[in-house]
Amino acid sequence: MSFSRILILAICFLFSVSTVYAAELVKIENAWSPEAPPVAKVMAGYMKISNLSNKDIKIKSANSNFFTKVEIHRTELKDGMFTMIKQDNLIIKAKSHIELKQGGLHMMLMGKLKPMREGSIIPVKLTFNNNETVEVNLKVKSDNRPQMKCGSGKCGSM
Ligand SMILES: [Cu+2]
Repeated sequence: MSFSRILILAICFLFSVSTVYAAELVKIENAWSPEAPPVAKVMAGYMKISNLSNKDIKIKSANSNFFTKVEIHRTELKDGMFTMIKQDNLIIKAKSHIELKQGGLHMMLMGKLKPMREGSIIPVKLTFNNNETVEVNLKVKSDNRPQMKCGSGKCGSM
């Protein structure tokens, strides 16, 4: 094998490693947040989280320097109303993945501390039950699908 081929392989290896975040056993893809009106204090976060290990893991907590509180919610239809239920210790099964997306599981970013618009990056840190932490950058994108309408604890479509 020529030296240049080895070099190319080494570079490919580096790239493939960089898509797997700090913790090698957790992979996060397509992390984004729909752009919200400037007055909105709450934003949503979506992403795919894969557990590459052969043990179940749990999301213990999430936080961001840009928001006072970050939670994982599940939207459920109850008595004709959409309600959001906070998910503590959300399990991601071994060799499996979950998807945070509109209308289901989602990340809730509450108490916005700085203005954010399309193209902004929201850093979020996820802590798992094995005390591994993964840093995720959510990209703010405009989205013309119906946005959440959150009032006094009750929210519309998410
Ligand atoms: Cu929510």
